Amino acid sequence: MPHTEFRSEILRHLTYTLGKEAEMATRYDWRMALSYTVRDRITESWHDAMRTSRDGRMKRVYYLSMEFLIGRLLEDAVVNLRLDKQAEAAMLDLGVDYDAVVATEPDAALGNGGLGRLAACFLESLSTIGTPAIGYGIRYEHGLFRQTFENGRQMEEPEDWLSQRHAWEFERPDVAFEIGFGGEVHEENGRCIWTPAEHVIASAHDTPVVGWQGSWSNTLRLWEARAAHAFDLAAFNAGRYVAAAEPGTLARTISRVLYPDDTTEQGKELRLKQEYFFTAASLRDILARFEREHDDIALLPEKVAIQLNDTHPAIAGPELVRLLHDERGIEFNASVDLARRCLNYTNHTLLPEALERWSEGLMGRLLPRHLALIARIDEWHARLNPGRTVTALEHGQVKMGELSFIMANRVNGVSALHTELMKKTVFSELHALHPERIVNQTNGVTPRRWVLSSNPRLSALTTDRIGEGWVDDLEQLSRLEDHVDDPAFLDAYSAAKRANKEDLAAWVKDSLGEKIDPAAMFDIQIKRLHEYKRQHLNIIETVALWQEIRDNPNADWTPRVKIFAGKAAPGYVFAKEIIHLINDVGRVLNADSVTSKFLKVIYPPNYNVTLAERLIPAADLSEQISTAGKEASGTGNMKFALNGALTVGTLDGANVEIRERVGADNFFLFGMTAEEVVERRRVENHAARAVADDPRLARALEAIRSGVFSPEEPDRYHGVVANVTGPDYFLVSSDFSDYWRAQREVDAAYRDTAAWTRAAALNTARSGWFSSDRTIRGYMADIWDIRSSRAFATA
Ligand code: 26V
Repeated sequence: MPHTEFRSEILRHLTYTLGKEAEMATRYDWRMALSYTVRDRITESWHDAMRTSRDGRMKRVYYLSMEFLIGRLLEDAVVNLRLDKQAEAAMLDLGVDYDAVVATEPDAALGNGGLGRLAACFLESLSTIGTPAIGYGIRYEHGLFRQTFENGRQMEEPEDWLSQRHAWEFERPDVAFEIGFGGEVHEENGRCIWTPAEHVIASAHDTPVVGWQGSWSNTLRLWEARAAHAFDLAAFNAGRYVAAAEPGTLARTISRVLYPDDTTEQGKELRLKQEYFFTAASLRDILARFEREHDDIALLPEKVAIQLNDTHPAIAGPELVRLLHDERGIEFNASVDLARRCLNYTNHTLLPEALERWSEGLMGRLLPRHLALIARIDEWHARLNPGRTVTALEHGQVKMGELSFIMANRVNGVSALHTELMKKTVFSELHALHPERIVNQTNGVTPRRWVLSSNPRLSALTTDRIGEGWVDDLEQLSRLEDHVDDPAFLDAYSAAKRANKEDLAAWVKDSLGEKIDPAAMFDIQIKRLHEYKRQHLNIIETVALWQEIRDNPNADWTPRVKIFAGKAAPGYVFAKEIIHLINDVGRVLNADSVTSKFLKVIYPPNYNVTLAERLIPAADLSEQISTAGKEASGTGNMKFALNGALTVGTLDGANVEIRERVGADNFFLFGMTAEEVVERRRVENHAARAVADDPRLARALEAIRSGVFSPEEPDRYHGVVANVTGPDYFLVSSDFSDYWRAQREVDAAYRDTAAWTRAAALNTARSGWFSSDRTIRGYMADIWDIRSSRAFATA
């Protein structure tokens, strides 16, 4: 279709959907008009896909997740529909700056980090593969908070992505369910009846998720909470106007805000309400769809595959049993069996403090029937597995990990190492009872967003050399290996990286006022702030390096820019101190006229998907330095490798598999293994010993401790230093020397430009396995039992 036709569609939406004249239209108006035009192109394939799934009575995947970190949607849709040229030309014709328009879209931050972004990549891959799927979640009014810095300290502001109209969603007032809380359970003719004390309406909002080339689209269905009775007429008539609106306000709090803490489980009532709210609505929707298409409930496991993204929707187990047993009268054992054959659970963390537990008291108050069902599920499980007993209910707590495991057909970890650790640690007893249940599915990322759309230069070069088949068959990138000794290819590869770095440098200058040299190595660590991710290891090494440069400023140092980005949970004091420290160190180093040509520290605020898309293509070095055994997988690590950054990393999560694939020569390994970590913790005073053994570490810590970076408050970092030299649970001190060694190897390697570029190109060529298309095919084969996709719709 010529772009002129596209242009008239944009104008038609501007005029009739937005009611604006072209002369008066703002960038927002143009973006909305363009978005509606693009959305129109998705809608047909979306309807076709749904009709095909319905008519073929196809098995569907239901991905239940508290988080979908989808970011901006316009560019993603434009790229997948291959409308980029048309859209740009049409906007140009209209005298509108396409890039500026795209940049006005708010970044939908309906997630905290890796877990939420994985869910977004999975939906896109499911659509690309053409597997019928629905993602179910919550339509948070406020996503993850907006981060700003005030004198280097993190400040949080509410995020407000819905203050503008959301162009991509369709409200479904006809799809709504009443969700109950509290109340009582009584028996009537041998059947349990739950009479909730309180009701909330879950109402659906659908966003189509289009796959590559637009041939299939799936649905992201997000639930909004509203009051069953929005308005208390009696109160209003009595003149109590605020009180009259109260029911609506209370109900709406359920979908008001995303919990921003992904480390500590606080057992908050509202969080449990959110979990039950979206899980119950989703299950009712799933059953309603099933019952429209099939009349034999025994077919449920053949037609419905439900994936629980972590334990957050774990209440799905008892709720599905309740819907089958209490509401449909199916015998209890048969109900449990049916439910279990539909449900699967993905574990995303081994950190004990993140494993969800609810007190029996709270569960009993909010979900009395479910608490009773959990006890019965435990009995059922114990009967089938006499001898050892593992229960979900224990010591007055409901353990959601155990509940999910017991109620799942398959349980999976997200990298090879993580899955093995799951078997040996958190789930060792349940694994012994059910040795076939745990499987591994190493994470992946969608190449459409994380290469094609975010790195057009590398994409064009790749397509020029090997054709464009790589976009939905990423292992074709291996064909680039034939080119890694061709100087013309290497020149083009490094020119693409250089141009990406220049773009980033220009953006840093514009937005932060700091000048960085695109010839320097761009060394990037971007992720949530956590002690186990060890941003403090990185910044301590930065301080030590700065001290050495100052000692010997005329030596031939390898120039580096250390870039950090990421948010800390608002209540995570230690993580916030690390942010403060990084900013304080940056302030001193960047102003140092002697060292700043060799070493700078940049920390742009408010890390989100859009910023990741800007940073990753410009990276030379990817920091993946978690304490071994703690990072379940990582997915940023994969994005960096694909975009030609070399990794400095530990043997943790998917780093292990990345290194196996890209080759040990193209990866800077350091640090203790997961087993060595466990042993090292048993060494008395391990941190003090490490400090005593490494004068560089001692000196860097002393500078931080004595206030070199915080002269206005010299003891600001006493706590941080006391931690790293004292308990040091995450072994920052013990891994420091080897990290330093690896970083100096990085320096030396970067100076051999040709060899570095070749290693970077090999990272790209050998990372094709990390596509989320491969991951989804793994789930289809090993978990969901789906062998067919759009090509084979069968009755
Ligand atoms: C946990 C909690 C605890 C209760 C309060 C709210 C909340 C919100 C999120 C989480 C999840 C933390 C787990 C997580 O994000 N894991 C990450 O999952 C990625 C995808 O599998 C993986 O790459 C990362 O290594 C892993 O940390």
